Amino acid sequence: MKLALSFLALAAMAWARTELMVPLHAYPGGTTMSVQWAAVVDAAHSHPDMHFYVVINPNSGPKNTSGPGAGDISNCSPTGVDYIPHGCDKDWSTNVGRLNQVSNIQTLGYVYARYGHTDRRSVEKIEEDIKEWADWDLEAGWGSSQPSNISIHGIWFDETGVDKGNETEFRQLTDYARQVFNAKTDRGQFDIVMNPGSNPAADYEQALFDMADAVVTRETCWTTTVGDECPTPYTAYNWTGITCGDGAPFSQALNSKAVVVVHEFHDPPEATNATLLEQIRGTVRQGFHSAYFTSGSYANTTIEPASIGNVAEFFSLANNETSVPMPNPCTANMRVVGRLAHHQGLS
Ligand SMILES: *[C@@H]1O[C@H](CO)[C@@H](O)[C@H](O)[C@H]1NC(C)=O
Ligand SMILES: *[C@@H]1O[C@H](CO)[C@@H](O)[C@H](O)[C@H]1NC(C)=O
Ligand SMILES: *[C@@H]1O[C@H](CO)[C@@H](O)[C@H](O)[C@H]1NC(C)=O
Ligand SMILES: *[C@@H]1O[C@H](CO)[C@@H](O)[C@H](O)[C@H]1NC(C)=O
Ligand SMILES: *[C@@H]1O[C@H](CO)[C@@H](O)[C@H](O)[C@H]1NC(C)=O
Ligand SMILES: *[C@@H]1O[C@H](CO)[C@@H](O)[C@H](O)[C@H]1NC(C)=O
Ligand SMILES: CC(=O)N[C@H]1CO[C@H](CO)[C@@H](O)[C@@H]1O
Repeated sequence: MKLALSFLALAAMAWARTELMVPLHAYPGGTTMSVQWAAVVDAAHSHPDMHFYVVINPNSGPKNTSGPGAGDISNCSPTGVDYIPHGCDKDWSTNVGRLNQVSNIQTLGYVYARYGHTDRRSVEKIEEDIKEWADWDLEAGWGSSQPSNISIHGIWFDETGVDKGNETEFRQLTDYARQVFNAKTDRGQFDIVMNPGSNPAADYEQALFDMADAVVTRETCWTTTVGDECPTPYTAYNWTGITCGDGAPFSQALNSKAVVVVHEFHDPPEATNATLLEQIRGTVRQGFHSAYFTSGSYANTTIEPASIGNVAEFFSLANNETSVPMPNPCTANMRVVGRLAHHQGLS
């Protein structure tokens, strides 16, 4: 039985492709799309073989009325000019509608949980955000008589916590999301991505992966230079160090639902097209669900070498090369035992 399951797991991985998971926490622009958003649309048009999950985030969620946020992120305040009850304003409705016109782009709505923090959000608050995303539909945009289709096709849950103390709340939230979105029926594409930011605990991994379509098991920086994005301590990304329970799931059978996100792909160490391609190849060989590399912070898609255009090109290349992905072998004995125990649990 164990052998049969392992074989199935390997067979599944042999077909896995690694798609793009883009946290596009940037302003959309107005009648003219912003440079950051336009780069994503261009990359999607240039790489129809790649699926782009694109996280939409006006201001830490769909309906934050606390006033304009930092940087490019806007608010969706009812007192704002051109406010739209479901869709923020015409800048957002116009440009989310444009993303939806690209067949290989799938919009995901951002919600955050702050689990494990003192300002942890209540289930009710998070459900309000989920409901709001589900209500984005057809809204007026700039300069067009046609309404803009701003429908959202999944939820990105941020800051979900790593331990099973939160299991009940998150099962409730993910069930709620599938229910209000009429997932997989009216909605077409619908996926739930959970971002604990690092590996969920071994005894929570299976439960968390079961409630999601994808789980971020490593979110970190490439550069070893400390910045706002990755306060110390953190482990700078290098695919060679990714192993079961450390960047990849404890259970290798779950690699096809795992996501890695790498920010600040700049020097040091060397950040070039060559090192980027090497890292993307290594990442694709893990058989992961999706991944993202950026040379900037969350909001940046245009900085070289890890611009969204280059990243899409290199993932496409690596997906084409890798007929049989070869995940890093599990290193520690404890981790291998955990993996077998999981398989036994399944059987
Ligand atoms: C609103 O957005 C700001 C800036 O992004 C953030 O600091 C704040 O926590 C958000 N408030 C709510 C209630 O989501
Ligand atoms: C809006 O676009 C989505 C694809 O992004 C599609 O599934 C849906 O049917 C469209 N809705 C309407 C009302 O046209
Ligand atoms: C990644 O790790 C390998 C060894 O596993 C090492 O040879 C390589 O230099 C590392 N890359 C970076 C950029 O640190
Ligand atoms: C993000 O990109 C924009 C436009 O390319 C640039 O002006 C800005 O400095 C970048 N921000 C960061 C933090 O790199
Ligand atoms: C990096 O690769 C991209 C995509 O192939 C290419 O357009 C760009 O010119 C390359 N940049 C350098 C500095 O070689
Ligand atoms: C990968 O293969 C697809 C489908 O055959 C093709 O459209 C795409 O251009 C290839 N990607 C690269 C980077 O060559
Ligand atoms: C019920 C609850 O909130 N349990 C835990 C959620 O996760 C954090 C850590 O990520 C813990 O601190 C909580 O106790």
